[in-house]
Amino acid sequence: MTLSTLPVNYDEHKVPAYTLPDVLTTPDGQPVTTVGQWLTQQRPATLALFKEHVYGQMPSRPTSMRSVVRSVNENALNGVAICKQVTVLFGTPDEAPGMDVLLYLPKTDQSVPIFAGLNFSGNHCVSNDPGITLSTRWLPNTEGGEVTNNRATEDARGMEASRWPIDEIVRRGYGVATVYYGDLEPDHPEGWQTGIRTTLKTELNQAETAWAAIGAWAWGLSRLMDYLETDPAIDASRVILHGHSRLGKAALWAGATDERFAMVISNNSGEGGAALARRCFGETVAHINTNFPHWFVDRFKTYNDNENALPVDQHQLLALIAPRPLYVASAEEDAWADPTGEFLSAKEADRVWNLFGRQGLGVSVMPRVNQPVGHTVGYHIRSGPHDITTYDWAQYLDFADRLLPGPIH
Ligand code: GTR
Repeated sequence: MTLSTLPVNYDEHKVPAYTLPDVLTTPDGQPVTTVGQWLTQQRPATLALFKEHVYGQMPSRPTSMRSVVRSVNENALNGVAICKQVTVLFGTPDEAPGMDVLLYLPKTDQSVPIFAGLNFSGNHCVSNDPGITLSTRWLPNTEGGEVTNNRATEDARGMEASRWPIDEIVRRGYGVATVYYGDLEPDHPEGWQTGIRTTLKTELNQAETAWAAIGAWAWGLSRLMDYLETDPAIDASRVILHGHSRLGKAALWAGATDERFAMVISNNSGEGGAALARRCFGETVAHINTNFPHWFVDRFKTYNDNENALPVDQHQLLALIAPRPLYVASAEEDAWADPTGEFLSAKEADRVWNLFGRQGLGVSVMPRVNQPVGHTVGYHIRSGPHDITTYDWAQYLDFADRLLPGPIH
């Protein structure tokens, strides 16, 4: 949905000339030639720039976090999985802010690798399983009436099941963990008032530009990781973080800031995610800040129509995932997210994987539609529109099998 009335460029010939900040040159112009320099100087410096100019700071993990198991179904998915619902509370009192985690785990004696990601419409949206608690949080109304008066109805169950092939993921030996992103902050400009940016009462709340909605969602992903580390059924060293679109932006930011995630997947994350801002193709900084003024820190608005002044571009966000496996996916009809800009961003980030002695993307020309490429950095452009499909998941599962081998493979 394009709300802003600003012009949009979809013409490759009208992409302006630009020079990207170099991933391996320090802000004061020194070349980065060793892993040590990357880890001690360039990585922290790059992260600091993203915090200051784009996504904001994040508070630390609350000291009194705890989790409460709400339900366990030992015979989910026709008996092959365990379904567990857990509330993670960011404080001691029962009324502390928190988030509801939904887990599907293959039945096995070993701890399992797991795909972890936020969902758009409440945990009940990922499956028709009537055992999933219907979210009582704020949700955007839907034309079909599944969500009415900003609350889910029974018809909302399974609304996004096509995006969550849980049976297949479990059959392949992986678990699934998900949280509704609105548990952290409802996605509208006033959402911060009832989300964790207000309810957490951290030192950051005082500073207007301390963090923004994408930061709040990414912070929630790190708290999900905290929970996964405590659950013996899960192999916390093999958590695969994924996200589609705005949730892909949040996944990339969480993967950049929290190195416990073993692998990161960006599905059609576009502007403010994997795509290069300086190309000004499809959605731009000005569009995103106009349509979603709550997603980024206020300072990011100073780069509206002024992308060259940004001290970073999104290839440097991807580089922050190195040397861990990263997958970037685009869709052919999703010009708004600039597939070419997503590919070039992954290509530009490659040198950081090379610094670690790994092959990253390893190709310089954008592949054809439905022809995945890459080594430790994977990329594909799928035919079809902005979405996450069975095709996308098939690539992610193969990529995880190849790059996160473990006891069950
Ligand atoms: C669009 C937005 C994109 C992307 C998308 C989504 O309206 O402009 O940046 O985040 O929403 O989340 O589906």
